[in-house]
Amino acid sequence: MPGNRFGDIRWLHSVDSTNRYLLDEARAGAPEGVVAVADHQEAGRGRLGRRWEAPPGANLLCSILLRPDLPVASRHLLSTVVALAAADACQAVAGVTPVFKWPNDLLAADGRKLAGVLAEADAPGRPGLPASVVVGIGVNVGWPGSDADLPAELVGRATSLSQEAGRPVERESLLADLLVSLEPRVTALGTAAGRSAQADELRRRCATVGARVRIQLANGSFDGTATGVTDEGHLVVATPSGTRTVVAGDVVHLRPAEERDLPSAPGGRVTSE
Ligand code: BT5
Repeated sequence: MPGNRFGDIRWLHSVDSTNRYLLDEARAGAPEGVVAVADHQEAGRGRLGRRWEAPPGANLLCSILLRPDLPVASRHLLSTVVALAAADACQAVAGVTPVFKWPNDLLAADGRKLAGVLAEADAPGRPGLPASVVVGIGVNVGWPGSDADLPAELVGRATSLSQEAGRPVERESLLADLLVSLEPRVTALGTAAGRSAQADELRRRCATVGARVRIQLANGSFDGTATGVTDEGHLVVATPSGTRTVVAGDVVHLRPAEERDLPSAPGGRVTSE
């Protein structure tokens, strides 16, 4: 991308995972801004050891190397800015306006998933180099064409830009737009005001805010109403026993019939305020 930090785009034919590839490059000293894209991932990664599915050549599968100069507590915003930039690109290239599900899913208006983000931090950085974070995003562009393309567990849960737009969408244009939108967003993370503005955009576009939610943690789950997103990008949930701030976890948007009494999850990565 001339004129911005994402000048080194490595388009790979096939790789296990673009995140894995770029984490290795980061450990070997690759600078901020390197982008890895793959036509095919043999072992695409979701969060918490889950898989990311995409047939060869159909979707945008890319990872971006960032070397952030921002408070550790605000690291979540690195995923946020990539998700916001991807949403901008979906709008510009396909005329599709995704909504966000916290932490970083992009959904179509009917709640089906269009894209997901996975940020992975480098194990201790090399001496003299700022620590690196690799933010990977998978955007469904050409696949699935319809529910008939999907494995049983994703039927009714996944859609693609071409399905939503009703016409073919180009991966290359989507990537180019994403990187153009991302450049000023990454710069904005360098100041408290800029970070607050990015969090505010997530807050405004996030379908989770205002929803009844179930928060699933490694050690339990609890229900509540999501009331906001902090300036660090964390989710604020009101529960009968008080307000909780969720740093990392899975969120289910609840319909009334799904609600039931659950014990509060102890500890984990939730802090009470
Ligand atoms: C995510 O995880 O949503 C993060 C996905 C990140 C993928 C990118 S691709 C480029 C880069 N390199 C990598 O190796 N990964 C990143 P999570 O929230 O855990 O969602 C995973 C779950 O979504 C799976 O367990 C499935 O239920 C579902 N899923 C898998 N593939 C999907 C798809 N293409 N579209 C919609 N849902 C999918």
